[in-house]
Amino acid sequence: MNILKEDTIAAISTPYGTGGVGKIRVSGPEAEIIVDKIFKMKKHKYLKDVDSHTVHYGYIIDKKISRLIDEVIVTVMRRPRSFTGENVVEIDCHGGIKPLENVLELLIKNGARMAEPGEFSKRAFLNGRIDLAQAEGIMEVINARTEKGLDLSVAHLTGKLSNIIEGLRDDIIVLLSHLEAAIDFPEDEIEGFNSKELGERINNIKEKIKTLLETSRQGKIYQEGIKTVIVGKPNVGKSSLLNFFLEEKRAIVTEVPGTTRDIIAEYINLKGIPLKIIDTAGIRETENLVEKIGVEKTRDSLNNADLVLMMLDVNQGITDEDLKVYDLIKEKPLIVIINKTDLPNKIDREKIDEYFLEHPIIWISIKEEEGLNELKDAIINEVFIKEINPDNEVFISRARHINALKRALESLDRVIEAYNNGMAYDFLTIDIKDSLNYIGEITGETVTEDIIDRIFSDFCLGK
Ligand SMILES: Nc1nc2c(ncn2[C@@H]2O[C@H](COP(=O)(O)OP(=O)(O)OP(=O)(O)O)[C@@H](O)[C@H]2O)c(=O)[nH]1
Ligand SMILES: [Mg+2]
Repeated sequence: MNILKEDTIAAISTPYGTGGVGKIRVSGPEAEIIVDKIFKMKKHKYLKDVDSHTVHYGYIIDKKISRLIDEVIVTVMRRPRSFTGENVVEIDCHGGIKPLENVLELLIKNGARMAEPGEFSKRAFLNGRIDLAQAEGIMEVINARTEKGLDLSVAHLTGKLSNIIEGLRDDIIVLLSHLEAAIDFPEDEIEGFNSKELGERINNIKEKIKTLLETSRQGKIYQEGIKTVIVGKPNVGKSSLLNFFLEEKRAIVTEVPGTTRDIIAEYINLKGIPLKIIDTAGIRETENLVEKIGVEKTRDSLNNADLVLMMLDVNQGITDEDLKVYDLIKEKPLIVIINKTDLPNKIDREKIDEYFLEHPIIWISIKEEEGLNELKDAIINEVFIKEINPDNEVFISRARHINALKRALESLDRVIEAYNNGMAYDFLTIDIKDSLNYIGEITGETVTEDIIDRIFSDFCLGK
């Protein structure tokens, strides 16, 4: 599918900044030869003479000007037993910006090329060291925000999802080969194939795909967090709630209505679930341009919210404006929060259930810290899907995977439809092959170079 690039790449693999150590990774056919040009070992003369998977102490030296750059540890891992499947040399420098930049520059001067983002992982994929789902798992592990999120990412990284996908592909391949045999030898009884069972077998495969798809909402929650948007009129206490969740004074809180003008988004970990809490500009008609833009942004973020916290203020009561906002969002997962219960109540407790239908209503006072645990429980309740087994090991979470599975499902639906309409077998095989291709996109079995490039360009530099 792809022709491997024959050049040798290098990049700084640790974060930019200062730290105890910083790592530079070099990968490609010339890795050792290039590093040999700038490395002076204590014990040996050349890296190419040392055993694979050994570690060596020495100095990086700009030999042209006899300048000593850093004291380092160098690890050699020869192909194919390396992350990329190529010759890999890793240089552990002191973790400062200057030594790392200088060493990288020297490598480039001596024949290495600066790696593109994700290029090491891409080479690992192209060399068959990992499949696409595993490569994506690497990024998920790096970005994991909760313990559960980490567990799920590691399951992707170690190939647990890939195994399920391979199992699905095998099921479809067997089905396809039986069908093709039945086409080629219409008179013969094909062992293991009974045309009456065809629909049932496809349905079995469909069920497996559906089970996987059902994990996606939960999977996304664990991995990306729940986009939780706080909305309400100015001054009801939205920013105060954000600050309470963060346990710090992140957003400005004042008694002036219209304090928050821009969107503020922060992650919190609520009982193991990552919430991306978004504080917004209070919704009201306004002539102020900045506030107007803020209100527009609020409306936008409501569109992609996974959960809305609609805030009211007992002291301001419920207005037509509140009901208008509610009308926009009532189809979403939503919790109505009534804040400032420490102040005189202008809200009719009887009427409120009528207004807000089946949505949970939680009364709180941020000032007196009342009702806040109840609110946390209500949030967990709202986002947790009970039918999913929380001990499930493999969840899917990526839009790419979800789309591929959905399209595979659609293809299989077409097979069943064609089968029920008494279409010829060779007609059925077209859609079966399609479903196979869609499933194969997940692990990268069947995927175009474009998609591969796009996936790896989202990776970080040096990974
Ligand atoms: N009495 C009382 N005051 C509160 C409570 N929660 C917040 N406040 C006050 O209400 C005022 C507005 O709070 P904010 O958090 O800035 O409200 P907001 O909804 O973000 O306001 P905008 O950004 O202007 O839309 C501040 O003076 C807060 O101290 C509460 O539970 N009780
Ligand atoms: Mg605010």
